[in-house]
Amino acid sequence: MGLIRLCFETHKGPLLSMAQVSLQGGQVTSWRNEKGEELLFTSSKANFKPSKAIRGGIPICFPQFGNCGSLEQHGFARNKIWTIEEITPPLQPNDFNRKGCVDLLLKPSEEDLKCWPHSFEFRLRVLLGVDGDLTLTSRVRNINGKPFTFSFAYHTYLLVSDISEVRIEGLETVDYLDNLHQRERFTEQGDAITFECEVDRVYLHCPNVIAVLDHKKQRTYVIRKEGLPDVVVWNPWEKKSKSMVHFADEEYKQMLCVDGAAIEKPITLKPGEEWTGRLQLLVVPSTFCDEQFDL
Ligand code: TA6
Repeated sequence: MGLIRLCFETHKGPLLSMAQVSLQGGQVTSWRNEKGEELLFTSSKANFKPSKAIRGGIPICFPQFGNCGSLEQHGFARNKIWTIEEITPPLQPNDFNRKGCVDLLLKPSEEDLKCWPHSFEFRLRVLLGVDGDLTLTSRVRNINGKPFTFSFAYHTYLLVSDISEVRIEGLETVDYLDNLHQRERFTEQGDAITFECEVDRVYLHCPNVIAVLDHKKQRTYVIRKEGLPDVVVWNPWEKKSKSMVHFADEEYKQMLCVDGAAIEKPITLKPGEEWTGRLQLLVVPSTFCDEQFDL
């Protein structure tokens, strides 16, 4: 079957930003700014073969985040081939005057229903805005006869110039579950999160706007989320990188995962109910960030 990639661009004057989505996993695999600079990390060892999770971009973790449930790590959605759905009526005002929008659909196969016996429709809209911002809107509808419960994450691999020169603002004093300490609960002490070793945490009930400052590139990723109370922060650092599949040993220096997620309190949908989880990514010059976002 091979991979089908969709490219769509928006024009802002002479400039061009671009996003690319793979039907494999319904996964954004590239997002570039108007200078053509890549903003998402994808491993040089990434495997694009069907039913393999692509190491990079924005994999969708559904219907399970992590490996605490009966399913494979991070669920099956990221290993599935999604279909393109004709552009449905706009979700938000002005949706249509923004070029660069695609709607994808995932429904469970007979095989999926054997391991997760719940009928659902998962609609994913990927929208590239005129400011080069990228918005992912997930809508999961229960078309099952009985309620079901799931957890979720946009497993966002941000491309950074040097992980030791990156800081996250907006998670100060927030509680987190530390996956490196049996999910023990701690409270974030620092005034900003910086990186000097492996980090694998789920921050709980977080503010809906956080920022990732890449000092060297003088750029800031502003992450806005809706319907996603939690934020996963992950960098495998040196040792873990060596044991990971589809990942080169030194690549931990150029990536940081900051995921909008719903993990601590899984979502339960009754028959006919629909859940929406939205993530908007915007890149601004760091100087702009301090003034605009009172983080
Ligand atoms: O997001 C954190 C995490 O759950 C880590 O524990 C690490 O396993 C990472 O996801 C990547 O998972 P993957 O299955 O893509 O190798």
